[in-house]
Amino acid sequence: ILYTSGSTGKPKGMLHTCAGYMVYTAYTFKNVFNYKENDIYWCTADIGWITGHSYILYGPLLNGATTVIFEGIPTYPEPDRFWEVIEKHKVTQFYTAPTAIRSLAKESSEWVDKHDLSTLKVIGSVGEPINEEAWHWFNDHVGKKKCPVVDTWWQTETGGIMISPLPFVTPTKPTYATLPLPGIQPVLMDDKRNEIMGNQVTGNLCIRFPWPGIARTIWGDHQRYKETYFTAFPGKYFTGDGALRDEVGYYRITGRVDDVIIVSGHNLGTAPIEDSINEHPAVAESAIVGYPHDIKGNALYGFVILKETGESRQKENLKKEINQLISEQIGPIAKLDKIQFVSGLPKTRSGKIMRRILRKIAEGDFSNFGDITTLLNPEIVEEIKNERID
Ligand code: 7RM
Repeated sequence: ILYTSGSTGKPKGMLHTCAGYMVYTAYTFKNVFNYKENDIYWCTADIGWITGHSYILYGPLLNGATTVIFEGIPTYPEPDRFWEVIEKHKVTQFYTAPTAIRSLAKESSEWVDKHDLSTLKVIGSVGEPINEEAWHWFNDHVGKKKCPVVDTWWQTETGGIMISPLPFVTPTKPTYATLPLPGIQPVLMDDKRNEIMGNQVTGNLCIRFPWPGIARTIWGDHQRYKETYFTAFPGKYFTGDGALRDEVGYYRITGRVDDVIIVSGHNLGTAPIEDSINEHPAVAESAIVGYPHDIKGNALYGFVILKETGESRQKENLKKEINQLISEQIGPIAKLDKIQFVSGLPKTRSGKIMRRILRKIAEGDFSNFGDITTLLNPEIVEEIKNERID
């Protein structure tokens, strides 16, 4: 039983089975990482995240693989900790998360370039959509353009990887998880529960048939299991994610479908707005949430981390520039009503932003944040609360 991070509500204890979970982690590990005898595989995930369970322990050990176990952070004692470990242990497959890639890409590339990473054969990413900039940095500086980047999409509920390139088989495409693994059939559904056929389309990502690693229930609440995964699109497993299928049938995961805010009747996805803010040279990272607004229904509240802290750059000007960028790239409707500069965002150990907390702060409701003790940085909540823009 593994509890999901609860980024949207009450944690769910996902129940996996012995045989199904083991078959599925063994199969996906071997194929997605192209593991061969004598390879040295390293996944940097937290062991308490499903990624640690499936791809530090079960998948590798079921294959008799050598798996590196690491406890620490990417930037301590210096921002080359990962590259030092890869060089020292002659790592052949390296699996990490976009949040780590982004934090290391902020540093000078000398940190990575000074290490011998020539043993690497395959490099992978998991946990959130990997933006174009991070994908290229990973591919250029870590993989030296010689290692396939496997952008692996899956969930606690799926037990193992569902959509991913197969190294040396599937041509990769930046920001795309590409194709389902053999045995998996994704479908895109529209909001009227119709299957969307053809290519160059977007929709709600569902899976047509069960697979060995699917979680069998939510511990103690089978009804909730049925409602969460099998009710919105009857007969199919609903992932909660949105996806785009391109002209050749490749999938790109666009994020959770409930991360959509309706402003004056327009459905705005938070991910494209965040991507455009992040293009501003002074911005390191951002998160957008909605809050109730008398006229527009909802308005947008942005939490933005700047690259240089303590610098006296004109914050009011920055706000204007950020909204200018959004206006040009998405449209004036997506401009932010409030922008708060923060030194960090509340994140789970797997690097996911806890939007539930940001939503409450934006609404000015400080009554019940739920359990925040599992956050990577619980102290940030107090700071954000204190500097909230009214
Ligand atoms: C493995 C894991 C699941 C959610 C999932 C997505 C997001 C995970 C990717 C991704 C885009 C990816 N389990 N997600 N991998 N989005 N591209 N390669 O993360 O249960 O903790 O989270 O994570 O939204 O539904 S999880």
